[in-house]
Amino acid sequence: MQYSDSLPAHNAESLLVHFRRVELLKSQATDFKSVFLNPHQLCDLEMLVNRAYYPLDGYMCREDYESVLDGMQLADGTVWPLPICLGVDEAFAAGVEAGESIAIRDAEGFMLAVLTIGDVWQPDLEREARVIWGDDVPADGVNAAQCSAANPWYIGGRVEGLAFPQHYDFNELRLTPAELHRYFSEKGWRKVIGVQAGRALHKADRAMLEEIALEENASLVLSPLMFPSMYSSVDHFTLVRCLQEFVATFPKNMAMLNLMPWFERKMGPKGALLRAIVNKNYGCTHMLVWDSGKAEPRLNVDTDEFQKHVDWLAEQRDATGIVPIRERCMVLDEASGKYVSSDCGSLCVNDHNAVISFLKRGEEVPERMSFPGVLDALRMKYKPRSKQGFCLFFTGLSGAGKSTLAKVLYVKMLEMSGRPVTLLDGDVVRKNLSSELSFSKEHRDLNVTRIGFVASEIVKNGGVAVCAPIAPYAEARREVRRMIEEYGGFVEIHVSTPIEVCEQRDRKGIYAKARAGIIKGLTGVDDPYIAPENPELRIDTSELTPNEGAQVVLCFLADQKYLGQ
Ligand code: PPS
Repeated sequence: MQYSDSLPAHNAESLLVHFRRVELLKSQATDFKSVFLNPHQLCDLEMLVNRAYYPLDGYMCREDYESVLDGMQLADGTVWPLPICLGVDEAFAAGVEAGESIAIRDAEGFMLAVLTIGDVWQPDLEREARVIWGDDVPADGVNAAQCSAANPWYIGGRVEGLAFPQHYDFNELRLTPAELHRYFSEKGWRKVIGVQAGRALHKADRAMLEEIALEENASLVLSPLMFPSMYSSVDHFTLVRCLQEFVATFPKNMAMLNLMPWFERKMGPKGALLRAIVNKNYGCTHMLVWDSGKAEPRLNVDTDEFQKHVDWLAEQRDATGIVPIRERCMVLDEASGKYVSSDCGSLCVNDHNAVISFLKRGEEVPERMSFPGVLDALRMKYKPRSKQGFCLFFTGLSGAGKSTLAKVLYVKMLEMSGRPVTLLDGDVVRKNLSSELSFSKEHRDLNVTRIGFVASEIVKNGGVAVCAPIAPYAEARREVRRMIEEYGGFVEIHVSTPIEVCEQRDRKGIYAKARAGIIKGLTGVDDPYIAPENPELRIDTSELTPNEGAQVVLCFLADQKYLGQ
């Protein structure tokens, strides 16, 4: 590595420097240029600083990078499967040079580390992607490595940590590699299996893990996969709570939970090899290798291929110090009602999707599938529809009848649903939330996604959001659907009243003004309206009274079980 010898040696357990040096670096930092890390990059920095990426003591410089791509090893011969470099944008790369120190900050601007630049270069990302994935580069592959399409330049160099990235959740579950290793020694855990889980685990998983642990005479350390947007998503909290409950079903000396900042890299066998190194650095001796859809989704294509990857990981055992253990096929033994392993060749029963379906339908989950504590944790996210929030999203031309329908439904929801109800009508939003916006495509999309954001917060908290913007463009409507469906139901209602009828009504005189050329860019006249292809409902108010239109929506909600007990 090409780091300056004059820099102070790091404490072996982390790259955090002495507080005296922290003070010095902070006082110098006013002159440093700053990089603000995205959530993925923050995970990588934390794993550098806490030494989960041992022996790396900074971002890879070019020599190590080339050596990793050419031969899967660092320049000094240490096996290492993937580049760990700091991705930056071109403008930033153009303004810095080797030898310079830069400040590494979180999104809020808090300084976490100082990087003394060894190299700045523009990598051949297509080559990098081919080295990682072979010929089968996924669509998002080229830019996946540096965690963002906007960061096509790399910086390498030694890192001095000032602080770990700040976490406000589950702090008692965040042991560093050195702390976890010490914990294992104190407990007398000589063999430990690292299990990274991207979903809640249930009884079949427990039977498998117990069987493996007993066979290997080993304990288990579980950790959830981190999601990039974890703090805006309930998924992270749900997953950790589920795993807490799951771990509590084991005897204390057999399993524990620890959060490591490991995110799903989707980098196939090489990603799994990096995970093996990280597990080793956390003190594990073994690692569970899941089939697809779990810890390394691109690890297998079919079961034969999967076995080849597991064998390949086993061949690296001398280098990584980790024994890979393949996920087992578990089947239900009808006589005992318990899960047992089988050599049927297929993969482990995954009850998770079935469990979620039961919960969403509001039905009892069969006892054989999961644990009461895990189910309680899951119920906080996967409520039956009658308890979920939802959004009624009316879209259509001006004068189509959106606002009238929305008002009727608003009142009906207050009367019937038992949930808090909010009306976000186009005009009202324009006055209060989007008063500075015009009717350009860009501003309309912004207006619509703002409405979507507010509605998603309402739905997240179990309320009903009734929205009625024109929302003329499909992408913005899709984005709103995506935001809301994370938390509850999204009912898109195309108010498809023909333009001739809207124009005839012309309550605001807006069509007359458009025809007279007084206003430009009126939707349906000289601005597009892209009708939804698959809305949940289509209502033409030239054929129905407001009450009849509302009744169509109410019947749909009842049929979909959003109303009632
Ligand atoms: S959008 O496209 O979803 O952002 O529009 P929205 O926020 O719903 O605002 C629509 C209301 O603004 C008035 N208005 C116009 N509509 C469309 N095009 C142009 N150029 C325009 N200028 C003003 C119009 O009265 C809409 O009200 P509604 O309630 O739809 O009749």
